[in-house]
Amino acid sequence: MIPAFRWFGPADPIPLGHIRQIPGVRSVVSALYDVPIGEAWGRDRLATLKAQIEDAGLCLAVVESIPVHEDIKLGRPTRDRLIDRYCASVRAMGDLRIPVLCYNFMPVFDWMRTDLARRLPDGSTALAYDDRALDAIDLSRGTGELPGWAATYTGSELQALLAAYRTVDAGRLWDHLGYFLERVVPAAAQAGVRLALHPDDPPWSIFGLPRIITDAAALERLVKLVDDPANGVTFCTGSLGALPENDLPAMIRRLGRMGRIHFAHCRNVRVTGERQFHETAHPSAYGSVDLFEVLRALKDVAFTGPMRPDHGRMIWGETGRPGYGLYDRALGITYLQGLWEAIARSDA
Ligand code: CS2
Ligand code: MN
Repeated sequence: MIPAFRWFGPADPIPLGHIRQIPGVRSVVSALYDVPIGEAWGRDRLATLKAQIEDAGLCLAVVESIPVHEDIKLGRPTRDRLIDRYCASVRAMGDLRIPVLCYNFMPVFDWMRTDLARRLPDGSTALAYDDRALDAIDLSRGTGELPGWAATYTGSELQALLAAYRTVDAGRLWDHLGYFLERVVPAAAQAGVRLALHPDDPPWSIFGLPRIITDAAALERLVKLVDDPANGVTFCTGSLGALPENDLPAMIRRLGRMGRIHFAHCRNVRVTGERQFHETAHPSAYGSVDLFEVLRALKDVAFTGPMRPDHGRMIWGETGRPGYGLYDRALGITYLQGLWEAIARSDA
C-alpha cells in the first residue's frame, strides 16, 4: 500500500510543502484542471505538473481524473475523435511513467451531495446526502447552484443534456462504456497505464440519469468487459459504502484476487436511512464502514497500489474546498497507515 494524498494543482490552497509534512506520505494524486473536457492533455503540461510535485520532494502517483466527455457516454458519433484524444492523454501519462488513471463514467454529474456543511455533534462539518432533498433542487437554473458542483452548464445546456440522456438507459450506458474501454484499454496497456474506474457516488440513479457502477456485480461486469489487467477499478469505500448491501471486504477479496484494484479511496460514511447518509471521520467507530475489515481484506489480497484518504470533515476552523481540507484528511491517512502497520506486523 502506498499512502497518497490528493492535490488540486497550483490553485489548491494547500501547498505541497504541507503535504510533504504528513507522516508517510510521498505520493500525490493530481490532474490538469484547466484543459477543456474532450481535449487531449499535452505531454509538456503534464510534465510541468509532475516536475512541480517532484520539486517538493513528492511523486505524482495517480492522475485523478481525465474527465470522459458526455458525447462518449451518450454514444454520439463524435465519440471516436474524443476517444482518440483520450488515448493520446493516456499515452502522455505513459511517457511520463505515471502509472494509474482514476476516472468515472457518471452521466452529467460527478459526486453529489445535498448539504456541504452538515454540523456533526462535535462541531465539525461534513458532506451529507438525502434523496428527498435532491427532489427540491431546481435544475432549470443550470449547475451553478448545485452543492459542490463547479458551474459548468447553464440551464439550457443542462436541459439539452438531460433530454439527450432520455434515450440512454443503463443498458445503453453499459454499451457505451464497453465501446470506450475496447479502445482505451489497449492504449493504456501499451502505455503501461492502469485504468481505475471510480464507482458512482452515490451509487444509485439521480435526477433520472442512469448510474451503473454501484455494486459487486457491476464491478465484476466492468472488469470483464475488456479482460485485461489494465482494466481495473478505484475501490472507493465511501461511495460503495453508502449502499448497506455492499459487502466491501467480500468485494475487495474478489476483485483483488483478480488483480483489478489499482487504487483505493478509503473513507467512512454513516448511513442514516434509505438513500440518506453523511460523511464522518475516517475511523471505523464513526460510521458504517469498517475500515479495519476493509484494510484487512486489502492486505489479504496483497494490495500494493496507492491509497488515499477521501473526503474529510472541516475541523479546527479550517475553510476551503468542501471535502478537501488538510486537517481531517491528514488524520485520515495517518489512521489508515496505523491500521495497515498493525495488520502487517501482526501477520508477520
Ligand atoms: C472524488 C471524485 O471527490 C471525490 O469524491 O472521488 O470526484 C473522483 O475524483 C471522480 O469521480 C473520479 O473521476
Ligand atoms: Mn472516492
